[in-house]
Amino acid sequence: MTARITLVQGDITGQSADAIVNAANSSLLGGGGVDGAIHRRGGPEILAECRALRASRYGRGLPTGQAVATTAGRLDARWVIHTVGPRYLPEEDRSELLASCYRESLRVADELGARTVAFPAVSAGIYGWPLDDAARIAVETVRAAPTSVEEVRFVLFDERAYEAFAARLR
Ligand code: AR6
Repeated sequence: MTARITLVQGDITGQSADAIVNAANSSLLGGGGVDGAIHRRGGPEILAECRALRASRYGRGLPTGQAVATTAGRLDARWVIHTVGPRYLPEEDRSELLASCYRESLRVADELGARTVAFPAVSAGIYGWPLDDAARIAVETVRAAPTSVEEVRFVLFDERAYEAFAARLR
């Protein structure tokens, strides 16, 4: 099976879903953008679990392209799935790493039994990925990924991002 894809414009921290994906960094200890917003609104429980993951499985940090779940604190979700997108480098094709973020997040979602998963546009903010290309990789990868997740909801912060994803879905 593959997931049905839906699009929403708005703040991902206000979404109700089984799992909300965080565009994190390797440290798993928070940052700006979606990451900052998720920790702010989700509360300290998420960070406490991230610290425990650092202390146990990810002493060197979560590698780029991988994903790991924590609980979702006060968010209207059961889990936050943290994934680390690649920083955009014009001289290097890192699109496989970005695709891996979506595949690995869905793999983790499957392990958890999540049916609805909300994704931001991973790497398309602070990590500098050109929006159209980030949208292309996100949509192509999710369309091709075998998963038991029923709905993948892309939650785009602004109209420009929403339009980039909408164009890829048409
Ligand atoms: N809801 C939905 N989308 C959002 C929100 C929100 N609340 N806030 C921002 N976006 P970014 P990255 C959009 O920068 O590029 C952090 O410091 C944003 O407009 O959050 O993967 C991490 O700790 C953009 O389209 O993530 C890492 O160090 C998209 O989400 C680094 O930033 C992703 O932007 C990760 O950078």
